[in-house]
Amino acid sequence: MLTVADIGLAKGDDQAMLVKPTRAQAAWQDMELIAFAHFGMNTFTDREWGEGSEDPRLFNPTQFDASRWIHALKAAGAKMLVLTAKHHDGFCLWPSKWTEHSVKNSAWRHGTGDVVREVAEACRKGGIKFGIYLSPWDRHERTYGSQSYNEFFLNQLRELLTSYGPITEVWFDGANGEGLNGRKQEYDWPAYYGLIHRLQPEALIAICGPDIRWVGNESGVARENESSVQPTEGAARQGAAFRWYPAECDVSIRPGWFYHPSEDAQVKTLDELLDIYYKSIGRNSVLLLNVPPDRRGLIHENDARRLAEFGAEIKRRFGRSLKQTQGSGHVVELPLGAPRVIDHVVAMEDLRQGERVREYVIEGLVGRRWKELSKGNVIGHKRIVRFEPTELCAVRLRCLDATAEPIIRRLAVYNSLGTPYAAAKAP
Ligand code: FUL
Repeated sequence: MLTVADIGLAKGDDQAMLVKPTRAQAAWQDMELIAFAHFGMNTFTDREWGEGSEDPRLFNPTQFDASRWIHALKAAGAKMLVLTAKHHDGFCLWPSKWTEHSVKNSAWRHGTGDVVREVAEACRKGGIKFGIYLSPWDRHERTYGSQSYNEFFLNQLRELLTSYGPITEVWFDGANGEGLNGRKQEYDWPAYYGLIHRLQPEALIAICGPDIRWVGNESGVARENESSVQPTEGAARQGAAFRWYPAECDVSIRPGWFYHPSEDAQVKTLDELLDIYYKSIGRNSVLLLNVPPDRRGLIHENDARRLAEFGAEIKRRFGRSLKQTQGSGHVVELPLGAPRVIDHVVAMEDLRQGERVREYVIEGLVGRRWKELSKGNVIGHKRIVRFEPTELCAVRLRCLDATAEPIIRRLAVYNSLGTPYAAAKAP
């Protein structure tokens, strides 16, 4: 996908300058880390994609407790949970009145349970936002592949949007295979979006939607310069060449999206998660980290432990800066007083004014000489720069190109790894 930088737009380009996030998009970006929970029929059949013919009675988590999910996810710092209300197999985690393929015909709590309700409530109680994944592809529903499926889908969407309080994100998957009768479905996107806008105007529509962009891979990694200002395509163009379309990096803490006992020893290591953190949140993107609950209906101990380690390490590295400032203009400088050992610089733009920086360099004052620490195009919400611990007297951000006066919300320095200068220099 092209970015403004690729197209060569620069200073004074009115169109790119005018592109700004909505209030909801800016608030979403501030969350930085959000969680995904793939949970459903596949959890019990040990599959990634169910066929839709599974017996609903198979769904039976024995110790389901959504408040414990939220507790574990919050330890990592997650600010929202997006739940797979329905995956491609069509099995619904809420007792939808439009299908028999749901928790109401499961063995779980003799069919009286509602996973969506309990997760939504646990999110609210835990003070985090709630979002839903509703797969348009449905391998169970008989009407799939005909116009009446669009009605069916709208009915399900309406149930979710009206019964469970505020929905912050609606995640529409791009996978679109064949239904029961071998036919593909023509999705009525404008109708889906229209319903969401009417019933939950603050909700952001992700992936197959206008508000949040899939980063393009499932490994949690953004491009080095991941701009939120993207060329407007096709029908959405209507005069504006650019729109605010921020990237979301989705990745699972395990190899699969759903829980599989055989993957209990393959939970990503702390180093892997940290690497993802730098390459997503540190590159102007939101990280959507999937943690699939197990057959008990709990987050497995291995995952919970890793989440706690991850959250603690992020806090240790970035919880407190040594020094920080804010400012506007083409140079923002942060004097450190005495020389300090620094190993990270974090720069943030004030996104409410748009993404204005188009080319920058971050430098550190080593003795009397400015040394380049990072050079690139996009800062956006956040750019994390990591480097060898170095003794610096000051740090500065120089904007070499911008669509308008850059507004720097934060320029901060850290000595996160706590490595003394001498030790870092030793062989
Ligand atoms: C994909 C789906 O097919 C996977 O099962 C998973 O839900 C992932 C997040 O999106 O398109």
